[in-house]
Amino acid sequence: MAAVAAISGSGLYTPLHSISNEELVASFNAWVDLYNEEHASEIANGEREAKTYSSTDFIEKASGIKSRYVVDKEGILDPRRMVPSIPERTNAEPSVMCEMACLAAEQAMSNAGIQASQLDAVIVAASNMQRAYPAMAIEVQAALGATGFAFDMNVACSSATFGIQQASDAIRSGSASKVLVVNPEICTGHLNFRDRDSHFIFGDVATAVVVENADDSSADALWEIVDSRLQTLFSNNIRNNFGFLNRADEQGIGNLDKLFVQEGRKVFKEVCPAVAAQITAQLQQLGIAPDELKRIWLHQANQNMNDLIARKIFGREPTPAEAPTILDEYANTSSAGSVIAFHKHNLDLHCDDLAVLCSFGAGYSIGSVVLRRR
Ligand code: CO8
Repeated sequence: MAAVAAISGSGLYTPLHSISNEELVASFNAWVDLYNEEHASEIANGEREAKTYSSTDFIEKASGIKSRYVVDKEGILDPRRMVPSIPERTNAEPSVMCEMACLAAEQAMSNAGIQASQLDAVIVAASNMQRAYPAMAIEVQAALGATGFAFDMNVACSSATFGIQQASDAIRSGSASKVLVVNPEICTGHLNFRDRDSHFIFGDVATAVVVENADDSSADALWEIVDSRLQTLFSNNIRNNFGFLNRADEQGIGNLDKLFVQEGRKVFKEVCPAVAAQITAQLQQLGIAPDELKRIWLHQANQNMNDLIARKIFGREPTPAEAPTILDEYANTSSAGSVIAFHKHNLDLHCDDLAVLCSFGAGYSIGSVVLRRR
């Protein structure tokens, strides 16, 4: 009989600096003034469009976001820079991503009651990797003192749930017994802070989960992976064309498509029904009625999206406890968002309670994991 995989511990590293909407908008608007001043004559004779102010009211109403944590605050808020300032490190030092990953990983391992030496595998699953190679996961594996194997994977915002399924498959097939899935996300590195439509969307964080063979675990609380479903649907509506071939065409270097770009409205309209349909079909096939779910930890991109998805799944207005929110404080932290919600809001549930961890994002990609508390 195949082993049963379970999440036995989670961890969260929150960067020290937080930026409120007020601070972010003040910096953006200062840049707008500088820009319009610098291009005053072109704007006056119609050769260039003036930039318009951002607004805290819009941001909170359109997204639910009130603040975000960041690796560097000063560089982002400087209207003459608007890029995080993260000094390069020597090859002898740990990378920033590795450092964040290890802090989240150590907490996850401690909550699972295991040592790094017991891990068979480390998966770093995130939207952006700090470098091409050696893999971030192999650096994390070495820094933690783990053996076995390690690899990086990227499915944008769905990286964590896709990573959990890889871990679960490895456990069920017998190729691993204890797997660390870690999601260090430095989203501010690829966010265009001069883009009014998206400058407020992302924050930085790292999360981690330990996935184990449930029968080998000594953790106090286990979340058995009952089922997981992954889906991808190609779309150009969320894109980032940054890549190793950029240097092969000098004309494209520095263009805005080398940062995060999206058609937010289209994403909203297309992704919400697809997520709700995936979870509804999954529950139906498992014979689970929506009202049997005690909680859904949804990807944290937009409050209005989550409200709509939760309403479609439950067929009614869910309570805040049924669909917890963390994006007001953290903003969109890509793959880490649903894991933050899980980490902060799972210990109050009871034995045999059912819940869903779900992510969605660029690709498009959707991952939904049905969990049962043991
Ligand atoms: N301040 C004031 N007004 C604004 C602002 C602003 N900052 N921005 C836009 N407006 C105005 C617009 O100009 C527009 O005005 P008008 O009606 O006069 O034309 C009006 O507000 C409405 O604009 P929108 O239609 O764009 O506003 P929405 O209500 O659609 O809200 C959102 C915009 C919040 C972006 C929303 O569409 C949304 O959240 N969509 C879903 C986004 C999403 O979930 N994307 C997932 C991407 S994440 C992912 O997959 C991971 C990628 C990897 C991460 C890498 C790190 C960078």
